[in-house]
Amino acid sequence: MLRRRESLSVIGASVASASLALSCRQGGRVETRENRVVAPNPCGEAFADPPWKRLSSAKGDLPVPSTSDQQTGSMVGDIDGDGCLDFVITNRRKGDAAIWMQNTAQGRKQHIIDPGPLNIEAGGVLFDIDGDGRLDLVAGGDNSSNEVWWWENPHPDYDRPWKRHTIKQSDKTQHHDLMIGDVLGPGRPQLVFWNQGASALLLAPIPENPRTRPSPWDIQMIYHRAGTGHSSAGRDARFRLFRARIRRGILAALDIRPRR
Ligand SMILES: [Ca+2]
Ligand SMILES: [Ca+2]
Repeated sequence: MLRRRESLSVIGASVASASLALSCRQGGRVETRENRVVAPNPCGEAFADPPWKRLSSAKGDLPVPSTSDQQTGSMVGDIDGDGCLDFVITNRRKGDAAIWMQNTAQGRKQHIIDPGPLNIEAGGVLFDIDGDGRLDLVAGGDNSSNEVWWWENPHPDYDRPWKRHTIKQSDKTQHHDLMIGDVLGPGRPQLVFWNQGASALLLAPIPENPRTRPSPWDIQMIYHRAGTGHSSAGRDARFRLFRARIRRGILAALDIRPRR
């Protein structure tokens, strides 16, 4: 829940969105951008005053993304490690497949992650896959692709595209809702994602040396939706373990509901 006197920004794309505080240093200081809070409503909550301000590339507040008209995902994280949150926009059909907007004191600066062509499904996650201290990008293909990828953060050379690695390259297409956590723990984190074409929730442990390891990763199914929509996952030992750890808060935000 958003606490009082906490500023929040929402990044919107045509299909997906993300939200996080995006305050940034301006002229060597941190911009706080606190909203004044008015009297609580009957539910005990309070609304910000003045209302949120919408910043749009259409008005010149942000660079126009060099993607297509089907932007599919938006992810927020400190990609360059300067303490200011940046964001990523992914895409399909045409244009750059993924770009990121660097949060600078002079405004947003656009960089290309992958020039494509690549059809990226809605969803995605930023996580330090190779353990070098810099956030990398993970996303999957849409209904035209059976692949899932991660992109290697090229810090500090942001003028070149990121190197793309393959996580999955087999079986069914379309991959939505990716998350990373040590759900089997304790150990190295795992990637968990929904594969619409297979009606399955898949888990892939992050391998040792992911930059040099041969692709794809080892993937295991931890849930499969039966044809009627009633799953058999509750009888699967691995899935019960997974759900138990979710209840303990290790991966509390994962949406395990199958898409219909
Ligand atoms: Ca940053
Ligand atoms: Ca990294």
